[in-house]
Amino acid sequence: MLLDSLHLDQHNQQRLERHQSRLAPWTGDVANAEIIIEKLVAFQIAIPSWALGTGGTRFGRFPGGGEPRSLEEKIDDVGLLHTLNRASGAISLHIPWDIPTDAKAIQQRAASYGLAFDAVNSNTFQDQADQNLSYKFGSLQHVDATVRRQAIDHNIDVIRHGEALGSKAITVWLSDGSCFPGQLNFRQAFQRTLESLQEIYAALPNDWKMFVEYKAFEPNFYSMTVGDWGSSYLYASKLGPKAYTLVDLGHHLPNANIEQIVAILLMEEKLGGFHFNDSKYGDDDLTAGSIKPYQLFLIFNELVDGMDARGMNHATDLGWMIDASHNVKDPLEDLLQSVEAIQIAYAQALLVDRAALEEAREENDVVKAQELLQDAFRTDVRPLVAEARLRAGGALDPLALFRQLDVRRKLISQRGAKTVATGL
Ligand code: AOS
Ligand code: ZN
Ligand code: ZN
Ligand code: ZN
Repeated sequence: MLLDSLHLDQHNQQRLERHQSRLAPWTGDVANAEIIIEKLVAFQIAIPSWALGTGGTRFGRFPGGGEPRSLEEKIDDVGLLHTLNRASGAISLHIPWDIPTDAKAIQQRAASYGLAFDAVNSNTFQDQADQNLSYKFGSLQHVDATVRRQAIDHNIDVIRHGEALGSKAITVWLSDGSCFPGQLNFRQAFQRTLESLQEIYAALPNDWKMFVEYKAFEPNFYSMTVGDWGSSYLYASKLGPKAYTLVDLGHHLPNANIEQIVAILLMEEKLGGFHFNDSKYGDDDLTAGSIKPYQLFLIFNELVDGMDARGMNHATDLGWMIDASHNVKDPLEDLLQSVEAIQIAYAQALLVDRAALEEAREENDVVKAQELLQDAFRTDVRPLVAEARLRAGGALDPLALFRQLDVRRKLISQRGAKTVATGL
């Protein structure tokens, strides 16, 4: 056992006094501190299976060792994260990188850590070794119906795998598009993609959702067939009530107002969920909250406002997933950082005085409105997040405990120094 309750108890004991003194101001004068803590306890963020190994870039990859070599070991890694922070209670799989050979056994293994399966992801952006036809010129948009058929069948197969594990959603991200002007008939590409998606949609179980993930560019650099929230919204609307838009924070053109996109999609009941990450330039897939924490807060501000307006359950009514991976950090440490950043943004958004904000807006008091938001953003909510972890049975400082227990060194000695996790 890399980490057991004894480790957690010792760690928490050592830090308890300091934690309690930091928490003290909250319990006295913040009316909704208790509610925020309870909401944080309920809030779970899914870990993507592909983030557990070193991501790399197209220029190279520098694996750190001890990476999961199988789906079983990926589940063990997410189980470890969840044991530490009690906020990573789900895993999102990518097929065919994570084909479960024995779904029952995989489900049991996940259940032993208290993990559920979030959205399953299909993959038609790469050619697999055993594949008949190539996706070089697209998948669901392809000019050749037999290629589209292969891609549709793959997506349906992904749904079946997800069903066996208890997933309730499929995320379809398409790299389809074109690299040069003239290459593609935009309208035909849209229609073909829509018709392909309709076939996949028809295969969805009743209680499933389909998330249509958009991306502005890469790997196609002239046009993307699902390139922005507008086109994703169009597909989702035409598909039907089970289809939603998925927002990956890194998939916008520079300086896009993501919080506004989120507000509108939520209002229109078409926001399905998120791929959290952060970026400086494009789809950088950096740690959530590492570059633009204020943006993350503003997104959560819209989420809390919009979800409350519709009476939605914050914890369960949207898909909360991370999509990040890189070359230079320990992937598990990085994921602990991302989860904490998301929790912090969420807690800060819960602090916003909404009645006062609406009042300021009605009075065109721009300064007051800004002050109200920045006051929440500049509040150190880390004691609340730590308290939520403590109550849920996690560690007061997950990252410190991870290092204290020398988890990576132990993983390397168990799995080897030259492991390569499946995925990108
Ligand atoms: C690609 O840019 C997208 O973010 C997808 O979500 C993709 O499936 C994932 O990043 C794994 O490569
Ligand atoms: Zn994504
Ligand atoms: Zn991406
Ligand atoms: Zn990304």
